[in-house]
Amino acid sequence: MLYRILSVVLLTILIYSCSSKEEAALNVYNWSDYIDPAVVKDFEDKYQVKVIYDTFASNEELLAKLEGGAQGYDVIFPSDYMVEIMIEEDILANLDHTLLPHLSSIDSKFLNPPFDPGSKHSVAFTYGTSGIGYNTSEVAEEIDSWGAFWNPKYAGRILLLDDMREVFGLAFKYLGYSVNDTDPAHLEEAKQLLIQQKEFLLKYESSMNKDLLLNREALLSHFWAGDMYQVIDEDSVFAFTIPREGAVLFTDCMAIPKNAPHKELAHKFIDHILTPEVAGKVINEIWYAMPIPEALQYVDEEIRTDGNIFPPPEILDRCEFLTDLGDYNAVMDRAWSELKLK
Ligand code: SPD
Repeated sequence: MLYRILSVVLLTILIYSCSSKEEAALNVYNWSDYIDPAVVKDFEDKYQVKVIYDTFASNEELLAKLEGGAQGYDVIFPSDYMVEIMIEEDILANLDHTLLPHLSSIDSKFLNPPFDPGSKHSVAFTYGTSGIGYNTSEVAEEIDSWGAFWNPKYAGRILLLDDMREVFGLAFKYLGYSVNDTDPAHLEEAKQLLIQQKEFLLKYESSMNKDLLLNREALLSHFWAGDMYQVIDEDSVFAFTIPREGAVLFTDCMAIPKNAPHKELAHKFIDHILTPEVAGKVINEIWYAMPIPEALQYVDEEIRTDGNIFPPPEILDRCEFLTDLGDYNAVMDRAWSELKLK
């Protein structure tokens, strides 16, 4: 009898400890190379939890995953226009600002964005632009235009992001249109231009760009500034430029899906990232700007003074945020598929 009671007690303890271990996990879904692992480790130690980390390569991949019914994510990192789409689709939880004391660290310009007025569902994580990264030892000229992607000299060694809005965005900018243009004739013009470009394209790629540049397979890559600076940090032969025609400007955000299993812990994680000293470490690791002025005292001088990472007004003026295109998204999706199939 005693033996039986003891086994029941032991089994209960085992089940309880397993389930509480399960509760003490936070599932984060982010872009790759977009956090300082030490900051995640500090969070795990501080709250005695395990952070399970998964990555995606485009906003559309993130959306498809959540629309496909993915259940377990607690913190996700959509960009501006994708936050707008996710709010519209009722995917995001309301944030509890009382659980985010460091919201006050965010530059007020980022607290009331048009895609999420009042930061009700998302908080700004980083901002920056796309542009062109290139190998200065083999590309002798100074690159300052998207036109470089149509230069036959670089045929077969050019990467464009595998990202519909970014690719049409660059073609629109090159043609002198807005990145949010919704004129079907302009979309056709951009598509034809991009079809011509395929002759010089190595591939559409958003994940392996760093390796392909560093191993010299690619000479030029359409890339986001911070990622390109991670490459430059490894090999100073590379450079980055924001083309004179302008580029896509983005704010990447942190948000909590409505079906997140650990919402309170998710708020704690977001608040941890917003702490100025933590944000400073993140910036030093990922080479992206964060809108947290007090973090700058912890940021390396070469990063905080670089105009491609913290773009000054004259660069920002020629760049544009992507916005949700609503029903026109389906038209662009079709043009994107046609382009990819050519
Ligand atoms: N490695 C992190 C890349 C994050 C890029 N932000 C995406 C902006 C999309 N318009």
